[in-house]
Amino acid sequence: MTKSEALFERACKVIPGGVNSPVRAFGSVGGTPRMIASADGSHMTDEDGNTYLDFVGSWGPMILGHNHPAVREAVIKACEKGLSYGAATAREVEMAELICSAIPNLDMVRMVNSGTEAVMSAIRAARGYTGRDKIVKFMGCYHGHSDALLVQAGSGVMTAGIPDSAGVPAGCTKDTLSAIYNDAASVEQLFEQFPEEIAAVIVEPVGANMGVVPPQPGFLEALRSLCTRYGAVLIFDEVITGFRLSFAGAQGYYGIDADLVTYGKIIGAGMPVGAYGGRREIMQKVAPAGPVYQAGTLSGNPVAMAAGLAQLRVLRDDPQFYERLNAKGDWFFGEIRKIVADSGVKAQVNSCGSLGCIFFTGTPVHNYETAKTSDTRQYAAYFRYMLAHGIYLAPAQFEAMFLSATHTREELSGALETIRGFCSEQQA
Ligand code: KE4
Repeated sequence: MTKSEALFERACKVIPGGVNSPVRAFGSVGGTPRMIASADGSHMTDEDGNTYLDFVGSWGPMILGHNHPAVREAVIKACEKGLSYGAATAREVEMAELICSAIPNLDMVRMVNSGTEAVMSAIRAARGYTGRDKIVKFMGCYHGHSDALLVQAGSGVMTAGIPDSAGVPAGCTKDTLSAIYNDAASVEQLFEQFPEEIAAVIVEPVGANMGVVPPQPGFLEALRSLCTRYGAVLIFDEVITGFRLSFAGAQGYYGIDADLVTYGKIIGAGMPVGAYGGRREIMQKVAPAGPVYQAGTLSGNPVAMAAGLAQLRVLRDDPQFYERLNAKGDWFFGEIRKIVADSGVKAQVNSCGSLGCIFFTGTPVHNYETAKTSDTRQYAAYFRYMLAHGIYLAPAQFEAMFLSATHTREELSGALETIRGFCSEQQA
């Protein structure tokens, strides 16, 4: 028995499914989750000493690679001054100023402790600002696990094939309307049906929780125009795309101004941090400035702020960072496309900058329904093959590969050869 197997056996006795987040359980790919002991740069090492080239990067935060010196030193230094005060600090002012400086239409921001909390709070702010109850989300998009958003969600919900979570009262989702990603007409129909009842449309500007599904030309622009026309709040859920596609996230990358935006992952650099923010007239509704209540014991935690500030400052102060990272992604996922095409394996490779994934289907994937045509058994075989060759992928088809600044061309070329090997085996 390996150390990971022994630890997972123990975990299953005291943690539901043996994990603290479902997608980690290897449920859809088989085998025992690797118990990770350490990580550095582009690699992670498990309790049995096996080292893997990591394409999960903690699901997005590790854009600079694991254990970046600037982040590590900032955290150690912050810890020496105490872990949490439950009071205002200079560092959270610096953090808010830095985030607001990144995006022109981001006037104010509130720190929270996760992406789920950021989205839940942004929805509440939009409802408080508009006085309306209904929200529109897209099938296959995942916005964390707050009740109202567990409707045809992506990520672990989609992987587990749970249409909607148990334990969510109908009353919590009765105002949640589902639309089709990349189909603005499906949103317009909802606005025509409920012209004065929709508080917000929330969208992942690049779908990354049904696998990677970029917006088709005009889709985000149409959402912007519909929300403006009907007086609804456009919320970009940038928990994944924020500070990933550009320093101004998807708003900067696509040139679209959302009314509210949510963040997580990268802004915490691996520490538990989320944030939501946007136009002043909306954010001024949030307590204690306004009547929309939201709070958190560890919100703006000084150690977490130190980690996030250190990472964001590295990203801000390197003018070519995103050009390099996105070019690396374009090259890498472009090479995978060539390998797949040459091999004859029925697969689609979707990507956007440093985000990408392989869907094992002959159908181009542009929304939830087409993503679901993917052969998840073949994905499981792909995952196990890559893991056996020292490459750690998301243990689920409906997730993304995340490249970091530390993935070298040589490492990526090695990964490409492994993918070539898998495709050859599939066709043998
Ligand atoms: P967290 O509460 O997990 O910090 O963030 C929720 C969330 C919100 N919005 C988007 C677009 C997200 O991708 C997420 C969380 N992402 C998943 C990965 N697909 C987290 C991994 C997990 O659930 O273990």
